[in-house]
Amino acid sequence: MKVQVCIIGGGPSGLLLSQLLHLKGIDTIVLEKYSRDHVLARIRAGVLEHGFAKLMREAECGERMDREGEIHDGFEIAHDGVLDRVDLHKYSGGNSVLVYGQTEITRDLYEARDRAGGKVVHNAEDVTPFDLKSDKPYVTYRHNGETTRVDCDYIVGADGFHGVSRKSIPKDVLREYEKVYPFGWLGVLSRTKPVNPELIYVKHERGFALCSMRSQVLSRYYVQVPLTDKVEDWSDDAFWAELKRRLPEQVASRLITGPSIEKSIAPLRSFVAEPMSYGRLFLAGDAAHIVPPTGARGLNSAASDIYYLYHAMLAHYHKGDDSGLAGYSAKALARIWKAQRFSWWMTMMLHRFPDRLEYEDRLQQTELSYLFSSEAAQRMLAENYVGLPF
Ligand code: RFL
Ligand code: PHB
Repeated sequence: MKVQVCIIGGGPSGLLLSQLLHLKGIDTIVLEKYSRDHVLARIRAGVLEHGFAKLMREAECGERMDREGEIHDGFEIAHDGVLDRVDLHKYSGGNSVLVYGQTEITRDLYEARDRAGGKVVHNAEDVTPFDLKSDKPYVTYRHNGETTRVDCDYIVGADGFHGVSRKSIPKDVLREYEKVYPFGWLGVLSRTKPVNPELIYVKHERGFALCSMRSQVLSRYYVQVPLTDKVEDWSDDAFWAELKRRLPEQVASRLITGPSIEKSIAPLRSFVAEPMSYGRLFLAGDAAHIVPPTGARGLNSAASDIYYLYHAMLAHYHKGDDSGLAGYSAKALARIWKAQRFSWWMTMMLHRFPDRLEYEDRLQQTELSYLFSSEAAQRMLAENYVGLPF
């Protein structure tokens, strides 16, 4: 089989690029390791920046997102017995974020690819890229016991943190930067009305908590847990009791609880791989970088990679201009590091760190009191949270 661009990974990054390229007449195949049901059962991002939403519209996939997504102009931070609001709209020059789940984004993209007759292979086993440094790279995969070879001009590695693409770049070329945090987030999805119209990030002496949502009838809550905790150890009752302990009294008293429909623990990690390209392979999204979810940046950072890669490929195919592809890694990384800094900062400000000096606890407290006493600091938070331009 021959296509112009072979995309490894059928998550939001791979599907969005495939759809955008298709609309410009560029032929792709998407190779996804798991079934569609498996991909759609993952509960991940909930907050989208306006740049991501714009790209979804450009991909002609924004209709349901615009109909069902909720525009949020701000969020709250509960700390030291007070509830302070971050006014995103005011401090970002009129911007906002969209609350619309990654699951729905992925579903919308799959449906668009289906409507266009796009090639998306699920349960693709042993996907392996070859000859990355040549001008005739190819990928092989196994499906239903049969091996297929895909010849292509370019390979895009959009296969997430555990994928095969990044690992196919030689070790002496790839530089990896990593910080692993000593805790995870236990998340629960429940068919209940959200406790607050806006998100509440909570800094508490028992640990961080987050009240989020997917819609007015679907809530998403998280509590910080030690890495040693297992999801099986957390009954629904234990989760709700712990969440209530961390919420300010006036919020806890109006929390509506219900059975969990999904419950999982996500470890927190910051990670960047440099460079993001090697020969004819280009990495995008979680395949190249991970952030802790505190700043809601992960999927949003994938969006800027896709934007740069999409435009670089258009310049190559439509104008014979390869400068965008040559400069992709440097351009993408410049924005990625800013998202890394912001996610790290939000994480350090809001979590409980075991074994920390009392001195550092006081600095953490001061970070928050400074934030809410300074318009400049709130402007910094707001411009990063709604998404830096790309
Ligand atoms: P994905 O979504 O991991 O998709 C990669 C796909 O590649 C497949 N794959 C392979 N396919 C073929 N061959 C192989 N060898 C393969 N290995 C893997 C996988 O099955 C998968 O389908 O990466 P992508 O597309 O780059 O998307 C990134 C986002 O998923 C991620 O950044 C966000 O979910 C992060 N994130 C958030 N981001 C935001 O912008 N806003 C948020 O509010 C937000 N909340 C979150 C989050 C992530 C979380 N978790 C669980 C880590 C909340 C949480 C709890
Ligand atoms: C979510 O709703 O899953 C969510 C929202 C905001 C974050 C992280 C996760 O910062």
